[in-house]
Amino acid sequence: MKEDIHKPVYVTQPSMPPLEEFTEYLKLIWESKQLTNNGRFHQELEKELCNYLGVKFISLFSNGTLALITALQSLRVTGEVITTPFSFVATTHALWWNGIKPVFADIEPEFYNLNPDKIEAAITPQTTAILPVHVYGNPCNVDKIQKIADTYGLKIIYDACHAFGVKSNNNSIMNFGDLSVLSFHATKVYTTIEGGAIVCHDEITKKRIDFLKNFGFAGETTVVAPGINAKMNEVQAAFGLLQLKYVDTYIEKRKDIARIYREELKDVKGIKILHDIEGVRHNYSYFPILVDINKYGISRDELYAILKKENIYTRRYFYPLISEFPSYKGLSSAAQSNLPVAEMVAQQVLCLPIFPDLELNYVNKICSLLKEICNAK
Ligand code: T4K
Repeated sequence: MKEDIHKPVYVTQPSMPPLEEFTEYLKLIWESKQLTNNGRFHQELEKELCNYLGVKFISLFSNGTLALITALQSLRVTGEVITTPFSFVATTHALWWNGIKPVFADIEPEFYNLNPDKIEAAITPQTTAILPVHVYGNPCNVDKIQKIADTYGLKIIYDACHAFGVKSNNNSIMNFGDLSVLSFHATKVYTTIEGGAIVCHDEITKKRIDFLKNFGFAGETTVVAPGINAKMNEVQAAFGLLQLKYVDTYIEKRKDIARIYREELKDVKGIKILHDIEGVRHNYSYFPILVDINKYGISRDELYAILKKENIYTRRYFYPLISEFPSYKGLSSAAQSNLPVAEMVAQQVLCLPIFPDLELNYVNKICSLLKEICNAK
């Protein structure tokens, strides 16, 4: 069985729309000579994404990290922000780039999102906002977090970089909190090659964000703030318009893969899988498992290495924790004793390959391999 897996299987791979369809967009860009700065496709994509996601306002960005940095700027967030250590480093880096002190609070053990019950104890007079992440696209406990924010007068910016298209009771998860930030990186469910966006709920905020991503320009000669250059260009926007036509099919294919993993792995001892949440439209952006060495027989890292030898490139998203990186390790909230659940999950988590073009027989082979390894111990 092992010999069957020859070609490398990555944790993810973008699906490419038909090239001829993209060439049609490129021809129009060539003719217009409008390459960036709020061109035709940029405007079209903002409209279409609002419709698709079911949100009022969206501002496109060149990537998710600049969108996060700008989101914090747009709400004038300062001082301290409570956030999760279990995310991609860009979440906390965005605070650093704004001169804001990150305060880490632990995650909950079910879906690995910021634990609302740990937020209050982390609030100080300097706290101005909460920056939770919908990790793997699973919604945070938005109601509890909102209640805390309302009580203490804090802003909420959701890092929704994994949560494209996710809905809770038919309502976009982007409609919660003050702002939500998306990433459209090549490794995401929906991609514009590099790219990102901020979702907001009113026109004034949208305007401010648009100024900030364009150097602060509010007109030809008016600069209202020290903005940055974080604009999405026309080629990215055109790619995004094309991807949008296919994204529902992509999500369906991901769902089929998740279904196989769940079915095949549900009885493997020492492997924990996440389940779907009732009322949530999931996007199946990642397929994380937790590997318990005591029950599975080998550690997560040993499993990672064995799979790698078999040309299966899983990823340890998110290990190490952000709080373990030298830039943040010195913070008192980064102490391991403050983050026991995050520590445990980071030690055990492994993201299995999931992407629309992954052949189902490969998924079955990966499952067989995981079972074989366990049975051999
Ligand atoms: N917040 C959160 C919660 C995030 O997860 C991210 C990004 C951000 C903020 C920041 O958003 P951006 O500024 O990136 O828009 C990847 C991505 O670079 C990063 O976007 C993503 N999160 C993070 C979770 O994963 P790496 O270093 O793991 O990527 P890489 O290059 O190793 O790619 C993984 C696999 O994907 C490769 O083994 C092969 C495949 N791949 C990758 C690329 C780039 C392709 O097949 N084609 C490609 O073009 O970080």
